Amino acid sequence: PGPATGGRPRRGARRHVEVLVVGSGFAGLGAAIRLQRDGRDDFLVIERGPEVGGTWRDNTYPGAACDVPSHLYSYSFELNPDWTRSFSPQPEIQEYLRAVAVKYGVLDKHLFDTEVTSARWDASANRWLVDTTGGAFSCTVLVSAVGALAEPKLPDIPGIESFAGEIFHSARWNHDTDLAGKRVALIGTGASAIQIGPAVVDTVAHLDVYQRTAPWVMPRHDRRYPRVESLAYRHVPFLQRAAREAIYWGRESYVLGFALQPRLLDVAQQIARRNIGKAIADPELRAAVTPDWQIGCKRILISNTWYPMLARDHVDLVTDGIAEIRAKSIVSVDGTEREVDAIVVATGFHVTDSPTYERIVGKDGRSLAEVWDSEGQRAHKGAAVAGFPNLLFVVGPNTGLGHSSMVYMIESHLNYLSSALRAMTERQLATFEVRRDVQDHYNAGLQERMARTIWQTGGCASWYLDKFGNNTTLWPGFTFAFRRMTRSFDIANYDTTERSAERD
Ligand code: N01
Repeated sequence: PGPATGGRPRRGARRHVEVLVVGSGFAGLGAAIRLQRDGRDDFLVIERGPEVGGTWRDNTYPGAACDVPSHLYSYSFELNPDWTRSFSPQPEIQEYLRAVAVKYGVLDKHLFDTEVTSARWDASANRWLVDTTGGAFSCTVLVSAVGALAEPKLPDIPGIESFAGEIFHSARWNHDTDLAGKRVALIGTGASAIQIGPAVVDTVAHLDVYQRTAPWVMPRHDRRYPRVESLAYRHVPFLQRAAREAIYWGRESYVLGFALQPRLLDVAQQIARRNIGKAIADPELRAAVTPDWQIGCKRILISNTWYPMLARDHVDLVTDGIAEIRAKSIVSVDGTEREVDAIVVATGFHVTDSPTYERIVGKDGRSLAEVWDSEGQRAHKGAAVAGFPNLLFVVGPNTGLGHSSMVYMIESHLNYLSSALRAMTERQLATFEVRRDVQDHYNAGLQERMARTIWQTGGCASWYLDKFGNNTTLWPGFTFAFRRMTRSFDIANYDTTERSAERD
């Protein structure tokens, strides 16, 4: 972490900045670099953690790695020839982000260990009033770069608070706990759990895996990059960019392939079935891990070690739901009580109901949480919300991906942000607010396309869907279409006020 304290306001004073960015993961750090490159100096990044990195700082569980190829999972302006594997492990990505923050000199624009407690739109002054644990600020434009998978979700299981052993969430791994020789329960079988299980299985004495819904798991084609390959990426001009392009178009062709030929999903499902068959001989266990919903409905997981792990003698797959947690055990619905010393909760995140949204209060006094709770998460182009002037998200609603790199989506939104700020300067704008009819039209079109997708028709319940059954998290199309759509700020879709019209 850099010199993070220079920007704190004096006691009692509210410090004003032109742009205030909340969060410093790939999105917020990228925003800081973009603002700086655009020649802006009057901005600040507020980050609740002790350093940059976001999800890659927080998810330090054993086995954490990215399942998007390394060359694609980096900023386009800062390719990294030194990735050691085709799928980067978490420590390497975190190291990359730290190095980028230093190289681009934006650390002194950060306030670390500082949490935003509220952000209220002040219509009389055309600015956001932002209270934090490190002082009070105001800003002309508020940028939310908090990410969709940042708030750990704990399961609502009776008795969970009475557990006397170690219990922690996958995104809050307790490195002081030694799992060696312990009886461990792993709750959940999502992307986090399938990396954790195989990484701890050789350490623990016994592992109970609590599976509510079986996931589809495809083979993982990971490899270490030989030194010569890294050298080539470093020294042969454009080679890494070419590799990146090839991976990018390979990934986009999934979308085209599945859209034009939905039966390709059946082929994928067969490959996943073979993955099970190769590793698990016991027909009962095979049946238990075979999903009853269509592949693609939830995120497709990749692992070569998950099924072999489940077949190990000291691992039990428990498919009966959890009825209760007691001081030293977990009781499943069929009444079986299993003693455990430690519980790892890999139950995902508050996505559509993040507590962050309660803290952002728009022009009519309603919080983003209230608005989204009543009508579902909606934004224009994933960035702007009617009723919340001068607020832009970097990867807000319907910008998530199941097939490619979020960094690409983030950089698309940084173009949009940059263009919006430029428009404000050029036109001397005090405020911009997306028109409600525009937002409604955009979302109606989006949901119409969504209704035909596997995420909605595949017969599963996933974190992609909100309580109304709408997919408000993913982008339903090609990423280059998103890039084109966000290339420049579509000011005609916004109500604006000019600075000259500002009230004193
Ligand atoms: O969370 P999840 P995650 N009792 O929500 C189960 C990204 N990511 O942290 O399927 C029992 O996917 C739940 O069961 P069910 C990636 O985008 C990427 O694993 O809802 N079980 C499910 O099995 C991913 O999609 C990477 O029935 C309960 C699991 O917990 C996203 O993060 C790695 C339960 C939660 O799965 C989230 O992944 C890790 C309960 N009460 C994460 N509540 C890579 O790039 C929930 N579950 C590799």
